Amino acid sequence: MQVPLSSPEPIAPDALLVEVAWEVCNQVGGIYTVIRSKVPATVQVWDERYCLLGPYFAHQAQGEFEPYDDYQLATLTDPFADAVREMRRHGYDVQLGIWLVTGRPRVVLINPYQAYNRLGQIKYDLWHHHGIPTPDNDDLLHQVEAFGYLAKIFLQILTAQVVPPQRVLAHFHEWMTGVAIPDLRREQVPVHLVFTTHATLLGRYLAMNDPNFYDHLMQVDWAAEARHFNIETAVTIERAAAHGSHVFTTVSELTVRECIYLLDRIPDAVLPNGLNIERFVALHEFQNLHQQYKSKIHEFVMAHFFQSYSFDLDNTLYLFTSGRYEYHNKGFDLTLEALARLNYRLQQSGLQGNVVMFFITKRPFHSINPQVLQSRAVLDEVQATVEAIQQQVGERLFYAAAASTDHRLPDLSSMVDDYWKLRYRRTLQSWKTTSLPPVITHNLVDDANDDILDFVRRANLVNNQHDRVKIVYHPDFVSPTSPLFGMEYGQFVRGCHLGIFPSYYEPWGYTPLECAARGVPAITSDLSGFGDYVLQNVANHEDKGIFVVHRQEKSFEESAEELTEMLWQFVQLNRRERIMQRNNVESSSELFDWKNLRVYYDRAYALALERY
Ligand code: U2F
Ligand code: UDP
Ligand code: G6P
Repeated sequence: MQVPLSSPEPIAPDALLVEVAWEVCNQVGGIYTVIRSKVPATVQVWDERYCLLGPYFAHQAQGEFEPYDDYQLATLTDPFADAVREMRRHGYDVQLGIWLVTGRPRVVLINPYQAYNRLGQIKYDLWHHHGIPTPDNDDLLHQVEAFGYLAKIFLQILTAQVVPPQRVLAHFHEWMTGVAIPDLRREQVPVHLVFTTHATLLGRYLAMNDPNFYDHLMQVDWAAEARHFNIETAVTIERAAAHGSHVFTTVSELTVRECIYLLDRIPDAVLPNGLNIERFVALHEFQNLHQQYKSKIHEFVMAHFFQSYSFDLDNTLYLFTSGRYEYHNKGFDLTLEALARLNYRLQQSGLQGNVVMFFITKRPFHSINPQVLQSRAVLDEVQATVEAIQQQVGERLFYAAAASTDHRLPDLSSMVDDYWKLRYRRTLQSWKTTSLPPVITHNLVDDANDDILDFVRRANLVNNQHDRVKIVYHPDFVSPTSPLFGMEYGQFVRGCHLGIFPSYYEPWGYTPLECAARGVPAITSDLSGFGDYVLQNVANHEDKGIFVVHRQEKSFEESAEELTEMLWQFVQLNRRERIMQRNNVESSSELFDWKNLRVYYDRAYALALERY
């Protein structure tokens, strides 16, 4: 792979870098992962010259932001602290502190609501100067525009403080912060502007609604479509930021095409996404973790399925997909089709073993299905009973062994009190059922119109005992507080065998990359930025456990067959081969370490410093 080597020299030692994002200390989607995971590599080079800027939302900031108190702020001697003090002198509510994540970067957070009394003027100016219209009743747009106005003031003050030849670079992510760009240009604030779009807004909407999105991309009338989807404000902001920046970038070649046709500007650079890869010193360490978390998934599977029927867990593979609920864009439709075909092939083949497929996504629900919860609770009771029996037999056997004259193993059953025998039997009796294990773990608000449920009902992929592919649809993200899994998402990933992400629309797509970083093989597609990057830059990627389904210029049928074949090959691997594949995928993940990918950002910054 031709990953450029990271440069050891400091970049532009006379420049300060402010990175601006809506998701600083505020997790919403994938951009949070970009910003947060990049911090250690960025701080390594920019150090004290680096600062993040984002909106202050008390509830979100509470958990991850530590503000400097007035005394600390007064004693700091750097341009960011100077600018914050100066803003405060003008009466603004602005905080400087530390983001409590690896790398501990400096962060400035500004409360957008303080500018609400000026919204009328801000909106008028956006319209008057830049043709950006804003409706009256959209609170997110109000927050965004108020924050943009305040971010501009911060940069104005910061640039006024710095002494030439020191310069300021400001890197904005997404339209939500990019709204500050047009005015920074109009008012000729001396700041070098980089804007990154992680997806075009119109692209996302069109892909969701047009099955031939890629064929129609070149003919889209952006203004008409923006009106059609009622996203005119955000789209005009995105265009203004793209055109106003000195350097315009995006995250993958796929999004480059969207930028050209939907934003009318060719990006100056592609900045691929990485992760902060932390590898264990000993290779077997992550393999042990797989085993450990797989056991936790076994517990879930026993509770969910064994109430109805059992199967050999040691010969069961855990497959999963995860992400926002975009049935078509995230390729859930293709995944289900391939699973149905895999189920048929497995049934016909005489091959041993089962597959359990998890869909981890987010849908509105009322509650966890009480039957599922109850089953889990009863299994816990079974476990407690077994442990009590174990202890009783253990103690009695020990005495019997010490007192033994014939050295024979006594009848263990006679060592269990009738109380426990009865309790054992009654608990199992109350647990076992003849109904099928449910596909979905929760009661959805709209159960009747759910695409996943619709598919499994039509395909009769409903966890029949004879089905070799079982489905668990968990319409909530996995979390340690969930009574069903009780683990971190990352631990769940480690416990699985394969991640499946054959997206139709995916500007980058972190989920397969996160699998690789944890030593879990993954399937992606050539319509995801990550998959496209792998195809172009990673030789022999299949040997490294990264598989790419071809969806560009392929019919649904062709892609479904290719994915089925991939799954079919995977289920035929034996344990030894899976362990080797996990070793390979884990060792290749270093290619995506920010230490290697940061250089793309550095180049964009160098270009912006030249361009102003
Ligand atoms: C892209 O992922 P995103 O994090 O942008 O994807 P989402 O979490 O779905 O956010 C979609 C957009 O929603 C908007 C904003 C986001 O970019 O325009 N938005 C909003 O309307 N309100 C909010 O409070 C916050 C956001 C991309 F799709 C992935 O493939 C990439 O992996 C990722 C990182 O590059 O960026
Ligand atoms: N994710 C999570 N918990 C879950 C499932 C997913 O935190 O139970 C995270 C996952 O780690 C990833 C993000 O959701 O970082 C999805 O990002 P991706 O780039 O794949 O898609 P996006 O949502 O940005 O379009
Ligand atoms: C890891 C563990 C091994 C275990 C294996 C199971 O490699 O270190 O002890 O046998 O996982 O692999 P599997 O792919 O069958 O879950």
